[in-house]
Amino acid sequence: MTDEAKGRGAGGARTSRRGFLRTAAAAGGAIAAGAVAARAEGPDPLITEVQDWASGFGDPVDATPYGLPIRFEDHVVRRNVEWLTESPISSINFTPIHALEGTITPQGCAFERHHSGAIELSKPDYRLMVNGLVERPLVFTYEDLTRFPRHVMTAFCECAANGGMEWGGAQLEGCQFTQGMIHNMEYTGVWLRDILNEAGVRPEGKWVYAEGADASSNGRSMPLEKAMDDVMVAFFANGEALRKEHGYPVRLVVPGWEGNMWVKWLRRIAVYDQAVESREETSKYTDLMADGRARKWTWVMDAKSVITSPSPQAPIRHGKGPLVITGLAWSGHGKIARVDVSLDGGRNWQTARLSGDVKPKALTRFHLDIDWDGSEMLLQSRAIDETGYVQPTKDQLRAIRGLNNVYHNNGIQTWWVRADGEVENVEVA
Ligand SMILES: Nc1nc2c(c(=O)[nH]1)N[C@H]1C(S)=C(S)[C@@H](COP(=O)(O)O)O[C@H]1N2
Ligand SMILES: [Mo]
Repeated sequence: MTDEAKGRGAGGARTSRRGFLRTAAAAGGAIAAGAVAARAEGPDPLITEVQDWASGFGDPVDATPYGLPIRFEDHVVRRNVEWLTESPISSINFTPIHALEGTITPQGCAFERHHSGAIELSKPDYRLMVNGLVERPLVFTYEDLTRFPRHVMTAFCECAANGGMEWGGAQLEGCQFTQGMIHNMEYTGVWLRDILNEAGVRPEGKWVYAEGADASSNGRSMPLEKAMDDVMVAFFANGEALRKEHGYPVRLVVPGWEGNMWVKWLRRIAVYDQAVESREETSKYTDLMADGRARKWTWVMDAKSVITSPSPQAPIRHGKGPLVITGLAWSGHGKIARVDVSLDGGRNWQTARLSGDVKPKALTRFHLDIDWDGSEMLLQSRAIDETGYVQPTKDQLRAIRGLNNVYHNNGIQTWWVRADGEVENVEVA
């Protein structure tokens, strides 16, 4: 039994509605092509009998001053893969993308990546120092920062290691684990360029180094052009204060660039004439090539997509007929232009619908509605961004990058959908 099925059973309904629909459909053969509703043969107690929830009162207002998802959804949580890292203090967990819809990731289940744990830093204790090659070294309190003009921007944050376990072949069962080092939030904050202009960047200043207040400091260098372009010093995510684990009270948002650069608990911005070459941009977050040399400064996250449902944690339970295929696509270079879906492992492709607003450097939701004949499928999706870049196959990536690499695996994911609706992570050669 899946977690989802367990959750539903705990609801206390007097009969299993799903089981009932299945029986009714089998008895009456009631599912016509294109129709999803089953016609009941007999009386449905969920309709004909007065249910508990209609015989008394529900919770009063204020029962939960800050609400959590209803208990039937308590399987929709971030998950860790314990063997991946030595300690959960310097580790990562995964967004349950198989169970989410739309594009915005709730903070409460957005993946976390900490190098030395998530720290508790209050607004009164918060300071941001700006120094290095600037006319006026400055220190800002939290309140000072809130007085710069404020902006709103949606952006995806993807760890460069997303999919890193899949370089050698299909590894983990579920898109939560293979592609879940990603979240997409609507941020409110101030432009880094406004802060830098307040301090005054000296002409020799070419690089901006950002570091966090946690023990790891997670320092990263970026060219001045990026810092002056679309980088945000953010306080709010999805309309509320950043959660502790995402950098409360202030984090850097670096649209389209690898998650490691999105410094949390931001404490210092320094301007230099060259890159710092810190640990996070030398021994980590560089890409070891087949010949033993490492690519560095691979900041941008290339276009990628994944089918979130059906997928190993979201098998098909309803049998053949109408099937909604859905997934996410994104590109660090701008907007998603098109997403193609293949049902046969990449031989034939059809174009999916892009649902909702398509925003640059943000997650885009796609849907494809098919009439599933109940036979096996090798599901794939392929993202194409506005620069014309086409998401590569894993083999195309390996041919160029070899197998030593961990980061920047944006290869096409394949899900093998079996006739019984179960789904497995596979690769097609
Ligand atoms: N200060 C600080 N910032 C940090 C990190 C960290 O450990 N400390 N981890 C980085 C990494 S590797 C990633 S992928 C993102 C993850 O952001 P999240 O925890 O909000 O998902 O934060 C980045 N910023
Ligand atoms: Mo990361």
